[in-house]
Amino acid sequence: MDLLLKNIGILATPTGAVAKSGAEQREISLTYDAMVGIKDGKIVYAGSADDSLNASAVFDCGGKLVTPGLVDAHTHLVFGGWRQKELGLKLEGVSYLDILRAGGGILSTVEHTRMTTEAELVEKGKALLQEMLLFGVTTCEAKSGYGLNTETELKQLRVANTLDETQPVDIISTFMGAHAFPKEYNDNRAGYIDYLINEMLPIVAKEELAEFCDIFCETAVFTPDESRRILLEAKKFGLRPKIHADEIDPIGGAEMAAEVGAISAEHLIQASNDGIMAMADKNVIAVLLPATSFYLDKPFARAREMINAGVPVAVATDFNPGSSPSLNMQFVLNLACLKYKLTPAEALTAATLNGAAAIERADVCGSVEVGKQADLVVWKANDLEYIFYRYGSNLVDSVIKSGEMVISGK
Ligand code: IZC
Ligand code: ZN
Repeated sequence: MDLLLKNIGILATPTGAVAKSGAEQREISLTYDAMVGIKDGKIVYAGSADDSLNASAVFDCGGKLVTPGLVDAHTHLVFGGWRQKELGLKLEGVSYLDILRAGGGILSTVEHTRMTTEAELVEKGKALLQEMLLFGVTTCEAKSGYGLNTETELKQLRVANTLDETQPVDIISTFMGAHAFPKEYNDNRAGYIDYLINEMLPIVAKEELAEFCDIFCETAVFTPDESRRILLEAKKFGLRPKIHADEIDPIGGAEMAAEVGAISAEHLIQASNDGIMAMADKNVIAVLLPATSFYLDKPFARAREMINAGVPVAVATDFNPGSSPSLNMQFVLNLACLKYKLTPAEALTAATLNGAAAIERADVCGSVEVGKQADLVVWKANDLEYIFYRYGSNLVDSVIKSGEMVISGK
């Protein structure tokens, strides 16, 4: 063994390689006085303390809580500029969609992203990912969608690729050219959709720059019919659909996610009962984003009802410069408990295994089990409840990514 984590007070982890739903979402494994052994970046032992185990390096966890590394399955990681100038408008009561309709919001970030060089975006991304890692995130998803033309969409996806290769956090890419209509196509929506389908999708697929295709299906953005068309085309190119669905208005996004065989539907604040049932039926993962509800002062998605209906629930930050300018997955855990009324066990599954499943990585990460990648967090906590009960402080002690100690509390 290369590394042995010993003196783990509690090892808390979901188990398995598929998303957990219903009562199974709260079935986590708790091992008291545990050890984890790591070799070649993978877990080779996870269980009760065993004095016969030895390794070239030993890390004493001091009786603390250990969980899988957190998975942030929904971020808009790569973008130019920020949007702090919109704070004043928000405080005056101007809505998110009204800011977008006036040419701000996403469109202002598009202008900045087009003007920022690839090298500058890489530097900015590195700093953001370091912050993410400090909060205990070891894998994340990253969407494009701030280019809205081929050149800049590809630039964003290449930046995510470079970041994946050059820093510890694993990044899974999603193409989101359907994030808004660029100003060049203001009066020609059909023209932008044709351009996206005929030009952008083939290049993204050919260059293997993304695994998923996402769309902002929302009032004043893409209609369910436009979304269906784009996602079905994306499937032909091997990109699995994801959908920003029913975030602000209930327009049938959840139903459509089930219909097109999406791996996940995101937000779902206004999802209908029929939409929730359809998702359960087709095993679509609900990626819920409570920090966005908090930041936009909107209702919180009906997570409890979704779990009861059999929908696997994941939680993520939605990190982006407009509606969720935070990388803090620990705050997301607090909100999952306090606002969604998830139990700590359900919320842990939501932020690890179910998040991993939403980006097709449940066989690789999301739990501490033999054969999986050694992505672990040692917490400044002696039990699981503590990390959901405390908030506003960073409770990460140490982070191990693919077997390497990348953040050390020692
Ligand atoms: O930049 O506002 N909701 N897309 C959909 C976003 C938020 C990102 C943004
Ligand atoms: Zn989003």
